[in-house]
Amino acid sequence: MAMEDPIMRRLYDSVNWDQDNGLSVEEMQRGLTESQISGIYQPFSQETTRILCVTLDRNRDSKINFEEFCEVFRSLNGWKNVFVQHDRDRSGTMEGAELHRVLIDLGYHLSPQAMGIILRRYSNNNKISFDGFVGCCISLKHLTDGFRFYDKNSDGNATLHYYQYLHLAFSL
Ligand SMILES: [Ca+2]
Ligand SMILES: [Ca+2]
Ligand SMILES: [Ca+2]
Repeated sequence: MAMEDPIMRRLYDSVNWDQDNGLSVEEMQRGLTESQISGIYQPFSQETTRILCVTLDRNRDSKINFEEFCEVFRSLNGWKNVFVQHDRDRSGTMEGAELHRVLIDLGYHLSPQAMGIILRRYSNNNKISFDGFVGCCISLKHLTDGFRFYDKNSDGNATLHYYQYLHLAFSL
């Protein structure tokens, strides 16, 4: 087994307030905020925290244990690299044109209308912060993968039952 990272262990223990076997979404949000991975002095997005917890809760016990916690940060560091690479003007935020570029690089070819919807949803004054960006990318992947599952011949059209649609929309 790989050696445990003492910095990660200290952070994990410090936010696991009730000292049980895992972190709740609230405890995770505190951990993500204290890590300052977002690069800004404000709470890490609650929605992105929730999305990270849902997608990386590998043993499905609704808590984030230490291994899952480390995986959350590995995943975030990966996103951080993508974010920094595409933040061309080094503003620390993603603007419309930068987001457009990043989504193309990630394989999404969206219409201007779809880009507009995403920007309205995730930006503040046309700027998307790192935590919003992560939430946006994970949600987009979830919805796209889910849609493609039903789009059997990959022509951009899918037939799905109302309940399948609801499951897709609400399972993240
Ligand atoms: Ca806990
Ligand atoms: Ca878990
Ligand atoms: Ca920027």
